[in-house]
Amino acid sequence: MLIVGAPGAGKGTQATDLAAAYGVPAISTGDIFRANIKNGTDLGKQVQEITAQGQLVPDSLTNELIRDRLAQRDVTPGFLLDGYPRTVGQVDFLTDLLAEQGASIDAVVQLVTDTDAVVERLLKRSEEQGRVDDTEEVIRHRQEVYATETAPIIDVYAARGAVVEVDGMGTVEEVAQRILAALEAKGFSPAA
Ligand code: B4P
Repeated sequence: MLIVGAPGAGKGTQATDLAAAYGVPAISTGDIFRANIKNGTDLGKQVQEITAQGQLVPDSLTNELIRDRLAQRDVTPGFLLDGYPRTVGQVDFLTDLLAEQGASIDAVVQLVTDTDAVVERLLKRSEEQGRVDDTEEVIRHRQEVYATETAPIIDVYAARGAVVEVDGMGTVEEVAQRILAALEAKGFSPAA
């Protein structure tokens, strides 16, 4: 499964509980990059400046990271990807990678939100957590990058009949309930 939405739409917020409900790991490329930056790894050094500016990390680096992560044993029952794929090139890579194992993406949860509201959410997060890419200028740039680079991936998955559209406005709990209801309606029941 994938969870897709603009920066601040609530992907990371919803992903943990959603993955737990389905008994699969939540994998966030953003979290992996931040952990590498914090630990000063080679990858962290390569992506530090890029993520701070709200640019996308090159597909070559991100795709290899996902190849390694999806080779780990815990993804055998399935997985929830949060923040990947983010470009049509990443969609193509993921599709080919999964096809090698006879697998494919079952559902793409699209969180639909209002741009001004998500900018407000991220400004609030910057006050609380001080994330370096949560300055107003960088937040606005990330929204533009989402519109040009990432929004087109929704059309690709919609053409495959995989997109589950969910209203991402409202409280965290309301959105979580809507996601579960929409997935159940599509025939995906949570783990018992
Ligand atoms: P991410 O970590 O994915 O950052 P994000 O888009 O801001 O999402 P996040 O999950 O953190 O926030 P959420 O919407 O849950 O990416 C960071 C950077 O890494 C990218 O800019 C890029 O540079 C790089 N990167 C990552 N993946 C990449 C890829 N595949 N290819 C290339 N580069 C990549 O929540 C935001 C805030 O809203 C939170 O504070 C939360 O509390 C609040 N919130 C959530 N839901 C709410 C609700 N219903 N009501 C009120 N507030 C809510």
